[in-house]
This record gives sequence, structure tokens and C-alpha cells, in this order.
Amino acid sequence: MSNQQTDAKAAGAAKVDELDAVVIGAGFSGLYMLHRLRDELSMSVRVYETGDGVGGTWYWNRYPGARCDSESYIYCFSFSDELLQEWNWSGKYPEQPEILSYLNHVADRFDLRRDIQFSTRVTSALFREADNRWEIETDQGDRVSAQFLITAIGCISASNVPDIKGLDSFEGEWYHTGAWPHEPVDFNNKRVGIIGTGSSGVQSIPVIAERAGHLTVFQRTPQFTIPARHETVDQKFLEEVKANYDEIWHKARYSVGGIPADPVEVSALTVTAEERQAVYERGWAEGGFRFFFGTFGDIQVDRRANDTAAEFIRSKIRETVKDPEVAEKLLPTDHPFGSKRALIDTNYFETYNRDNVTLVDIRHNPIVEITSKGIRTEDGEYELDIIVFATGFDAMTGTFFKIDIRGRDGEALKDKWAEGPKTYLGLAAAGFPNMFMITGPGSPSVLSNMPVSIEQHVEWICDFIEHLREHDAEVAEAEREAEAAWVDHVNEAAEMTLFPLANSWYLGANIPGKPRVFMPYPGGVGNYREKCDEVAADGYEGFTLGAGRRGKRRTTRVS
Ligand code: N01
Repeated sequence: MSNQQTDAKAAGAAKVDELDAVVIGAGFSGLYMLHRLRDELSMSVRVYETGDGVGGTWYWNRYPGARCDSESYIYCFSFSDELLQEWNWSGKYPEQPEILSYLNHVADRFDLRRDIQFSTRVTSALFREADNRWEIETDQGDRVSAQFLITAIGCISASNVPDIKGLDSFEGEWYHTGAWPHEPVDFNNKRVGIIGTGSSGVQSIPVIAERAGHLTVFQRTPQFTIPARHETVDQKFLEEVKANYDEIWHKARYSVGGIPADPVEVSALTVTAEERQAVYERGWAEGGFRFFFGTFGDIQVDRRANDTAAEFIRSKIRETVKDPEVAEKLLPTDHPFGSKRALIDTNYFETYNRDNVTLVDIRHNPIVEITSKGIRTEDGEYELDIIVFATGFDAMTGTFFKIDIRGRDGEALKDKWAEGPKTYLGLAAAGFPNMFMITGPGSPSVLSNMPVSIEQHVEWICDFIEHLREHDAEVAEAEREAEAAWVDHVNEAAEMTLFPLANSWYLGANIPGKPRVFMPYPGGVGNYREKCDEVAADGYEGFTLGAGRRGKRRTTRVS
């Protein structure tokens, strides 16, 4: 393995640095990947990061109210006991600034910054068959070659600003929640309009409403959302957690969603109406994902069971929102509960009781255009000083497509995935040797507590690289048959759930023209981990290992 880490620009444009690995992105995934490759496998690694700091998602998503839906004690790395013991979370659900501080602490603690090149976007990555290396270029003129290319680019990082006529003519300010400015936005006495009521909208609407002169919410799809019951972390609870972390992480790693919840077997359909009501009331009072995972075992897979939870939430909306007409507009009726990303909130429905908040139902009164003064819907114009787009992301594939990634025979990843992403285990793609994806499409990723999935991927990739080194194998490539079988399995697993019944970004439905394919793996992080471990134990079944050159590929497995 080479150990050369000369700075590309310092060495001059003509010089091509030779690295063992290039990692794209310095969020949770990229930071841990760098630590493992560099400090445990002694590899030469460079991380390229578009932002001017670490944090990924938590660097970009600085909108008012941004916080994580996973509880803080499990929304962190588990790989270092010292790190777990020394860090003290203050919020039950950590706010964006606190998560960003945590990631900065991790970067400093493990001395990661010296191998991260900030303010640099990777523009292309081409696999050179002649010497089995990736050639990577950036918008800063870097040109490096690496044996391994590892994407740590996040699943929801390509912002989607919808193509609405007239945005250029708007004379006020506009922002996307996923690319929020670093300086505070002044909402004081301003007329603010927000489009979108997904996670970002539901979190930011109550906070913006408190600061703005007037807030108009443009809602296309009403959402199910559960009160988070946010509070400061109970210190006694944190002490107990710290004393029991091994057990907690074990449970999370073998769970469905990467959180240490005990599976609930009881069906919502086998209890009496009174018992069901009592369970939902308890879940509602506890709040957060406990309602989702801790009430009944079949609400995610059985429509009739799901209907009971959906009706309970609708009754809570009617109870909370004082104006019956507004409440009616807020009732989700066109998709099962949880089939779009499950949401949790703080004072979301209560916000519609405020005098300075107006709800516009753009499903029945569509946006026609953005004007110089605001937003015009079919029934009139809403004058605004600020427009906030909480309109989500070109998820899971969009960030890949911003980079010109080409594998064997110059095949573009964008072409390979034209009809939807095709991966083996969400970790690798046939035709793209030595490229590994952290939380790629086809892995549990966005359906899980991300750090748990990220750690599993990073560790699996490192074990695989060690295996390659031990066996003198230069190249690893997913086999097409294994990839096709995995894609089929992901689709079959999705068909067993209620996910396909909603128009969600999981299916690409939010981006006009995007193929409707369910992208994350819905089989649960525990099952997925076991499958990945089996693949490894079986000599990395489904991968061809070897020199990798055309005509010289070894088709027998090295184990
Ligand atoms: O984006 P979304 P998000 N005209 O795609 C609407 C993670 N996250 O940024 O439902 C009008 O969910 C769209 O309407 P519809 C989390 O995984 C986590 O909120 O498509 N409206 C929807 O209401 C999450 O799922 C956290 O009909 C348009 C909204 O915009 C993911 O990021 C916090 C429109 C987009 O919702 C994305 O969440 C934040 C158009 N043309 C985010 N296009 C936490 O952990 C879209 N919409 C807390």
C-alpha cells in the first residue's frame, strides 16, 4: 500500500497523488471511514468535503427547529467507549448545533481534519481498467488516483427546489431547508411562506411561526405526526445508559430500526377497542418513535391494523386544532400511517391555532406561479417577504448523479441506474470495482437510526478490505447475478410492507420523472446485518475477487 499524502495543489497540477482510498463526504460516514482506514488499516486516505466544515447533513440542515428524531443517547458513534463516556448530550432529541458540536469533537479527538480537504467537490471518478485504480477529480483542480473509492455522501443531501414558474422574479429572500445559510435569517415581522410539510417542514413551521409576523403554510399532503415529547436529558437516565451501553447497542444492532426497542408482537386487531385506545394513548403520551415501534406489531404491515392507528392520530388532530375547517385540511387520508417517513414534532398541530398562521391546501388550490411579490395559487396571491422551501431532496441517488462516476467500459452510474438503483447489499455495484457505498440504496439506511447502519457498513467494508489484503486480491467487484437477486429481494421485502402505498421520496415519487422504485432495504437492520455477515463468512459470496483486468478476472472465489 502506498503511503503518499502530498497535497495535490502544493505539488502542482501535473502531479497525480496515489492514495489507497478516497472517501467522499465528511459527515458521520466519512469521519468514521477515515478513522478506520487510516488508524486501523494504516492506509493513505483523503476525504473530500464540499462544505467548509465536518458534519454532512448536520452542516447543511441548519433551518430553525432542526433536530434529530432519534434520541441523542443512540444518535452517536458506539465504536469508542471513551467517546461514549465523555460526551454528555443535553437534549433528549439533539438539536442540529449540538450534533454538529459532537461531530466537530469527534474530528478533533481522532485528529481527522488533517486528511480532509474542505471546500472541495468531487466532480468525477473514473475506474481505470489498465491499472485497476480510480481516478478522481475535484472542482479545485485536484487529480488523484486511489485503489478504493468510498462514497460517504449521505442519502438525503441533494436539495430539491421544485421548478415553479417565476421563482427568479421573486423580490424577497428564499431558502431551502437543506442548504440553510450560516447567518441567522431574520423572520421578525416578516410575511413568510413555507412549501412542504415533511420532516423539515413539520420541525420548522412551529419555530418560524413564533418568530415571523405571519406564516403561510402551503401544504400538498397532510401528514401523520406524533408529538416528540422533547425535554432536556434526564441525567440519571444518561448515567444508566452509560453503564449499560454494551447491551443497548447490541439490541439496536439486531433490531428493526436501529433503536433498542423490544419488538411488540401483539396485533392491533386482536385486542378490544378499549384496550387498543389505551395502548395508543400511552404511545401518544410517551411520544416519538415509541408510538410507531412500541404500540402494535402489525401497524406497518397490515392495512387494517394501520387504519386503527391512523384513525387514532386523526382524532388527535381534530382534538388539537380548534378550527374544524383547518383540522379537516390537516387530516391525512391518502396514505397509511408510516408509509411516508414517520414524523415526530413539537407543537406542530397546535401551531395552526395561532392567529399569525394560515394553512393553504395546494392539493385543491394549486400553486400557479411565484410572482415578484409572493406565491399565486388558483384562488389568489399571497404576498410574502420570505419563501422557505421545505421540499426535500432527490434522495438516495441524486447525490451520486451529481458526480460523474464511471466504472468498467466507461459505463456511467447514472446510466446503470436509469431505471432505479441496482446494488449488491447497498454496498457495491456490478461494473464498479472497488467502489463501496456507505448506506447506499438497497441498504436499510434511511429506514434506520443512521449511526447504527453507518457503523455496520464502515466496519464491514474495512473487514472486506483486510480480507482482500490478506489474499493478495487487488480488486473486488459485485457479481451481476448477486446484484440482481438482491434488487429482487429488496423489492419483495418492500411489497410485504405498506410503503408502496404512498407517494414518498423512498420511491422517488417527489421528483418528476424519477423511476418509481423502492430504494432503501425494509427488511430491518438486524436481518440485514446477519445477511452481510453471512456473505463475509462465505468468503464474500457474490463478489469476484482478483486482479480484475478484463480477460484475467479470477472467477473462483478467494476465501
Ligand atoms: O423532505 P420531504 P424533508 N410542491 O421530501 C412537499 C430526513 N429528515 O426535507 O408529501 C409542493 O419528506 C412534499 O409534499 P408531498 C428524513 O428522513 C430528518 O421534510 O410530496 N409541495 C412534502 O410535504 C426526511 O424524510 C429529520 O405531497 C412539494 C415536502 O415538500 C427527509 O430528511 C429532519 C413539492 C417534502 O418533504 C426529507 O425530509 C429533517 C412541490 N413541487 C429531515 N415538492 C430528522 O431527523 C415537494 N413538496 C428530524
